[in-house]
Amino acid sequence: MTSREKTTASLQTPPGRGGIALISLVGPATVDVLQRVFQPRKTGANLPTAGELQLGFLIDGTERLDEVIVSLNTSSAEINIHGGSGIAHRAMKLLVGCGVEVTAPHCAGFPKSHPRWDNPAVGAEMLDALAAGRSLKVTRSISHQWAGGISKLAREILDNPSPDSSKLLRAAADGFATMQKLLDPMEVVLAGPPNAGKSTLGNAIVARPVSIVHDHAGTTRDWIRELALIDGIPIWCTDTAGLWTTDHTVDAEAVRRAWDKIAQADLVVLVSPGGDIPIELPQRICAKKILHVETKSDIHGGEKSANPEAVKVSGMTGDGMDALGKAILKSLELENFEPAIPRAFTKRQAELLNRAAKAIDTGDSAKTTATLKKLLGET
Ligand SMILES: Nc1nc2c(ncn2[C@@H]2O[C@H](COP(=O)(O)OP(=O)(O)OP(=O)(O)O)[C@@H](O)[C@H]2O)c(=O)[nH]1
Ligand SMILES: [Mg+2]
Repeated sequence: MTSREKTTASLQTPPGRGGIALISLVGPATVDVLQRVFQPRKTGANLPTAGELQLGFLIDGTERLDEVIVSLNTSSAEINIHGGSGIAHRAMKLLVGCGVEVTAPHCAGFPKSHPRWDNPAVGAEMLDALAAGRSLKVTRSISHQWAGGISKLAREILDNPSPDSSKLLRAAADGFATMQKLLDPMEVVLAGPPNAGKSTLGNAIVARPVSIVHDHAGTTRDWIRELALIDGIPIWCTDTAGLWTTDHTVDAEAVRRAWDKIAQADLVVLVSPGGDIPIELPQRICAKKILHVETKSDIHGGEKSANPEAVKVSGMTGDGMDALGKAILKSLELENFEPAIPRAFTKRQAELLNRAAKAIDTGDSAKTTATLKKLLGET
């Protein structure tokens, strides 16, 4: 048997506790192996045909290891077992006993030539990227690219190129910049003087009481980073220690760490109660994008604001949180995100879309066709 002909199994789901886990089995011995380890629940039933799911048991000789659901295509299968490392370990051991080699998770679960994909390259990338999607909006935007989005656009241009085609391809390629911000969320850091209401605001943004809130100035020392969803857009929100000058070793270290986080931020939300902010803070942060926010609007709301541009919020009552969310997304250029448009979600897609656009502009139809087919994985 050459290495190309090996049959391999991989645990596609992360090890650990869980309701279900998924094993993918790929290679020429798939059917033989399944016949040994899978017993359909219905007496006398055969293995499932392509596109069918079948309930049954994972068996080791006469012992039933688990109740499973199996799908099968000519040379690959998915075995849905119950979660938990115990069952997953037994199931993989069983497959190894059948001569199957264990590998790292198969790329996208199936070989790229799997008959399920009519555009195999985008399909495979989709399954990889979906694992990184942190919100429904993000996963919708990724999965849209397979049946619609960039795949549909490429197909339409292959069938019927128009003068607008290169513009549409470039717009889809440019969308990759936005997609990167969603797959690797932006870092938003809450900074400001002690007791300004940063932790209260951070808790309101992430919708969980992750930071301790107290009227003692200097409550937060270690920074706290949590994922927040603002209108379905994931961002990292970091609450930091108040910025002040102190000789106390631990407090000084907390302030130093806060400055570290500020240096790494994509956006600094500069928090002050009622706009009362030490003048040097914005100057020290000047290399960064800053969003000025005045907190405690429930008690300072009536006062004249030091900064008319600042967003007024109360982390305590929730007033102004919608406006703050919109302002954060606007600062990160992520406002009005529309999931269902053609948008590259991998570097490969963006490069091929741009290459196809260039080929159209130079009138090279053979290169246009070859590039778009490559995008879809059809060459
Ligand atoms: N009325 C009112 N009080 C608030 C608001 N936000 C915070 N506070 C109060 O202000 C005090 C300080 O709040 P924190 O959120 O801990 O402030 P902080 O900026 O994180 O403080 P340090 O971690 O010490 O730098 C607490 O007593 C809060 O209850 C608000 O929007 N309205
Ligand atoms: Mg705090």
